[in-house]
Amino acid sequence: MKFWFFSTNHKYIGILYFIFGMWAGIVGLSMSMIIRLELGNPGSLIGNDQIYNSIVTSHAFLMIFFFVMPVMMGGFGNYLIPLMLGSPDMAFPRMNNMSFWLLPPSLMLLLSSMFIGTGTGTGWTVYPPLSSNLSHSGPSVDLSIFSLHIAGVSSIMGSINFITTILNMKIYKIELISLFSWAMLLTAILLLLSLPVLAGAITMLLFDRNLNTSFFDPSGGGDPILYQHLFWFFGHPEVYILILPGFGLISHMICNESKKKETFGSMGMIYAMISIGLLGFIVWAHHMFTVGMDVDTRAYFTSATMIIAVPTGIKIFSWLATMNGMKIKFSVVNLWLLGFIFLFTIGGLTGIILSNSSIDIVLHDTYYVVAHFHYVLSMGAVFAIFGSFIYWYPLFTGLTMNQYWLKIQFFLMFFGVNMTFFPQHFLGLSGMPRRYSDYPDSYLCWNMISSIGSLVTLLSTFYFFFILWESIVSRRVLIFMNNNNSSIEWLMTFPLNNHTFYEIPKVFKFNIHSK
Ligand code: HAS
Ligand code: CU
Repeated sequence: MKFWFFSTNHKYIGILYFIFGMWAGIVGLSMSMIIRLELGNPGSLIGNDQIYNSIVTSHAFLMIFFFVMPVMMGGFGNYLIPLMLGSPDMAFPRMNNMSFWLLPPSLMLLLSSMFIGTGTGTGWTVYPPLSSNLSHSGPSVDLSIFSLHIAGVSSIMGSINFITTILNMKIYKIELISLFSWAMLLTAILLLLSLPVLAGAITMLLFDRNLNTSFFDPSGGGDPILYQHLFWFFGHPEVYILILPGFGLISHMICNESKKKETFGSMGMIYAMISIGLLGFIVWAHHMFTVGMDVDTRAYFTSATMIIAVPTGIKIFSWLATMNGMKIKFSVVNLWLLGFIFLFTIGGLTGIILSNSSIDIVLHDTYYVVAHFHYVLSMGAVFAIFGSFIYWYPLFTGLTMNQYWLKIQFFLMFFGVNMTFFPQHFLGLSGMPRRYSDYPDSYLCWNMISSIGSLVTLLSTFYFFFILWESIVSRRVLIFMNNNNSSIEWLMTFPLNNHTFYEIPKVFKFNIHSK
């Protein structure tokens, strides 16, 4: 027990994050199924809209803060970054342990918010005045705020750890560290700069609710729009926090799957990620086009947002260029890679459409937005996670999963998520608003298809857990890896020893790893 609870070993902490993220992901998935059941037919299933709204809120929080972030940064980050840098562990191993152990209490607070009081029916944006004590009296919103505070402390500690580790413990020059390390460095910087703003906003909200301040209350001289600015100054960088580590993972896998020495345009990839990170901080008001901004401000936020398509396009085309000339094979990892590139691009393009302020006035708060962000998240971030988990699974465990089953599982999931979210574009374009539990009969058809799609996705996840379970009980041990990988974590024994490096490794060649 002590072994796990008090562990300061980056590999054990990484695995704890994986287990935690998987558990939270299953809870989040269950909530999405309740949402899709409610929306599978017009009329009411749950019979209480406050409950429906709190499920929508918790679904978003769970998936963002307790699934994607812990798995990508906590899981892959902790496990792989020290190996890729050639360092014995993270810079602050005890703080690493604390980062992890702050998450379970944070999750408990979030879940309690659903059981104590009436639930947080605000959406993950927690906008006042809906979240103020007039519309949400009782302890639920306060519990959600505390949950976010603690998750924020955990992420900030994690970020400090990653930045320090990457800058100080690498054995290569900074321009030569792997693309995943770069992605993690930039993500950590984004977190460090944006999370305190969220913390400020929700603390001000907490004070408005409990201590009679009126930061966001016009009757006391405050302004609810201020909350939106503070929230989205965090919220937009947050969406890149969710996808940048995925970009890093994808670059590694593509490089290896295409049997190339490095990802096409490595330096260009680094500059693209830096630009996405910087631009991410100056586009936040594209989430608030409907608050009544003047036309110049709208023009600015539209143009600034569209510019992000350039570095993102550089990444997409560099991945394609990396694949160029490879022997075409449909290995499991390759399927996830192609799926990621294709579906993330669709999600990105609908984002560009939404960035046009005049179009967004029509589409804001409709299912078009829901379709957009599920393409970049459920099919971008989640595909990156699935692909990476399958790709690095033999390194983590020394075991292999049944590749034939995994292919079937990929197609099932690919079909499921597209069936769930593609129709939501049509619902949005015909005006169906998000965050409502009911709709007019005219939206029935696409909603039903969407709900059936979500069942297919659910089945495919069960299938994945079955494949995972089977590989563990059958102990199909990997004895030989026919893999000319140039990313250094594979140059060690697998499964890895508890301690990879007893002394600082010596590098003889500087071009063996950079991708
Ligand atoms: Fe987004 C809302 C715009 C990327 C996540 N986004 C959201 C929300 C989430 C989210 C969660 O401007 C909802 C938040 C909420 O609860 O309200 N998003 C963009 C743009 C990009 C983008 C321009 N989003 C992401 C990523 C996410 C994410 C990545 C998470 C992983 N998003 C918006 C806007 C809203 C929004 C509006 C607010 C809507 C509203 O009303 O609420 C870009 O980063 C995407 C860049 C990627 C590409 C694809 C590859 C590029 C290529 C290059 C060529 C393409 C060109 C474009 C030159 C563009 C291949 C040509 C244009 C054509 C139309 C063909
Ligand atoms: Cu945004």
